[in-house]
Amino acid sequence: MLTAITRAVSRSIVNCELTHLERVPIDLENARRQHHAYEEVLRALGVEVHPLPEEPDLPDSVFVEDTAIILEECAVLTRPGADSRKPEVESIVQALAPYRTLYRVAAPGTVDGGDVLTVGKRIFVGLTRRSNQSAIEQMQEFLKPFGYTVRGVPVTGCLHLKSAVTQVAEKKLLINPAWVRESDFPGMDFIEVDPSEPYAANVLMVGEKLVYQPTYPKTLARLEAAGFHPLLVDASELAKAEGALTCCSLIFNA
Ligand code: CIR
Repeated sequence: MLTAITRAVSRSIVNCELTHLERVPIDLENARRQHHAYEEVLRALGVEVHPLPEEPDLPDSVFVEDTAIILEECAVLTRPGADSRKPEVESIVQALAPYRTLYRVAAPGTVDGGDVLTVGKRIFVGLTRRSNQSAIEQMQEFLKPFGYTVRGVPVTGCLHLKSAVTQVAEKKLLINPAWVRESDFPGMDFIEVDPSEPYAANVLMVGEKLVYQPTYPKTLARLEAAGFHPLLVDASELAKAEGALTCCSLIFNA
């Protein structure tokens, strides 16, 4: 059964890390409403949602995706690139231990789950301020026995690889070609975001279904023209903290 780990929005989210965005006020109640709506969409898709309690002192802890990479055979606990986010991993250890054998990236490696795009047995890791070569080498070591290849991909202009590219079907990616090169994903087909919506490449894939944001209508039209009809959920308040849809859950087969 598909299971999602989520975590309640922290009351300290206003102190979140920001890299490419200006700080603007975040309405905590609205962020929490949107996060509940996100959890409801997951439930509507048949996902069993396990919400973790709020971490009042960890501003970015709602973005659980950054703490782990969950595969069928095992899971890798990350070492997030931002120091303020490193303590987020501890509670995820407890949450994942019943489901998977756990590996853990160690210093000097750093990696955020938002930089990790898994397509079949190929794992692409964004080379960003958050994720480095040491983490890639450690992940390759852990995952080689299971048949995975792990390779770094240059990313410019955005926080994470998955701000620039996500999977929408077995062989198809939604991509912003201004931030990441299509040639780094051999064998894949692409739908490009509308150039006026640079942040539109983050789609959440739940089994074969998609979840998307209504805030990117031109790219949504491109998805629909390609035969995709995602469920929509507004995450615009969380976007002020530089988070998108994939960031708010860890989804896996329990
Ligand atoms: C951060 O800078 O770490 C957070 N404010 C946003 C993290 C978003 N996570 C993601 O895209 N996976």
